[in-house]
Amino acid sequence: VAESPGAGAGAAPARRRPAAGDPGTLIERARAGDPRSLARLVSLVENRSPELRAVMKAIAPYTGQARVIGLTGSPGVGKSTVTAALVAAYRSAGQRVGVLAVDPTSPFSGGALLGDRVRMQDHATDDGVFIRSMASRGQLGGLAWATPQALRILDAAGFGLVLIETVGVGQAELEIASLADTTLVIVAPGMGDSIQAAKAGILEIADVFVVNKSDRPGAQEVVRDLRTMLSMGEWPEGRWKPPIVSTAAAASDRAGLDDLLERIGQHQAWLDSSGELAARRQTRAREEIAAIAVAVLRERMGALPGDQRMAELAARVAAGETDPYTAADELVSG
Ligand SMILES: Nc1nc2c(ncn2[C@@H]2O[C@H](COP(=O)(O)OP(=O)(O)OP(=O)(O)O)[C@@H](O)[C@H]2O)c(=O)[nH]1
Ligand SMILES: [Mg+2]
Repeated sequence: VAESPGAGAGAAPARRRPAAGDPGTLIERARAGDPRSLARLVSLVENRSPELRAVMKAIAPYTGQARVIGLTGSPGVGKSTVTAALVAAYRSAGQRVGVLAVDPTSPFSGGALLGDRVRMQDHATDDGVFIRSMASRGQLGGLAWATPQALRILDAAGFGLVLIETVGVGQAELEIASLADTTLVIVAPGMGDSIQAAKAGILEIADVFVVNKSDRPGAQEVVRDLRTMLSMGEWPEGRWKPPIVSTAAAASDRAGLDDLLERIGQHQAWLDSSGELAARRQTRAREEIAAIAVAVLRERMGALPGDQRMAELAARVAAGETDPYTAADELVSG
């Protein structure tokens, strides 16, 4: 079988430039602000490269600095528009900003994500902004596995702020909330969102509610519904009560953006003063460890093509040569 020219060229070791591709060099250059090295490091995550292990070990001391803001909500509510507006605001304040647009519904990059790139084109030539679209469906471990590792890389590369956009479907919004320090739940009028929000338990994950498209009819009703929902919860001293901010992120004046920035800042200050930041980061680390451990176990169990272990054990169990418990122990012990 002839290899396709594309695959052959990419895989040929002779064409690689070892100095530039060496993880240590990549990390050094990424930290010095080189966007290409950074992009290559993030690609190691997407490709599940065996080099990742060494990279993660090397960058661990540089991590833990970035503030992470998650943006979630139904398709089309304006997540990317709000993200772009926030990027512009934080950039003008001198922050380096990373953006991960995670699509949990698509197995491919491109397609639906193209719109995000277009909206982000204002920042395309700015080295202080790094934007990456990631698709996670079908990947071993999915969002839970890849996103935190990409986040780590941006963090280590000196991005003081990382924004993670994901569509609020299925498990994705819960995963984003466990990754982010501050989670923005974005809703918009005319989409039945506030009702949906209550059902999906969004109240639990929102640190700030953003009612976007406030220039559209029905925005006030959405605010009112959210307020009613919040009033039914309990908010003892010391617990953060999510504020509701109205924005029109696509409008030329970006109405409500200053208010949103202020609320995010207040939440960040509360995270610091309450000790909640440390607690959230430990939760994040715990889930990261679990996701990697599960991925490692699955690999051992033959979830990856070409792995013979599972096939051999299955044949022995089927033939009555061993029992499934013993076989499972053999798999897990590695
Ligand atoms: N009227 C109005 N339109 C807006 C506003 N914000 C975003 N839009 C429009 O709504 C559409 C969807 O915006 P996006 O930012 O792509 O929404 P999204 O939530 O990222 O969409 P997906 O990533 O596809 O889920 C675009 O046509 C935007 O121009 C707003 O504040 N007011
Ligand atoms: Mg989007």
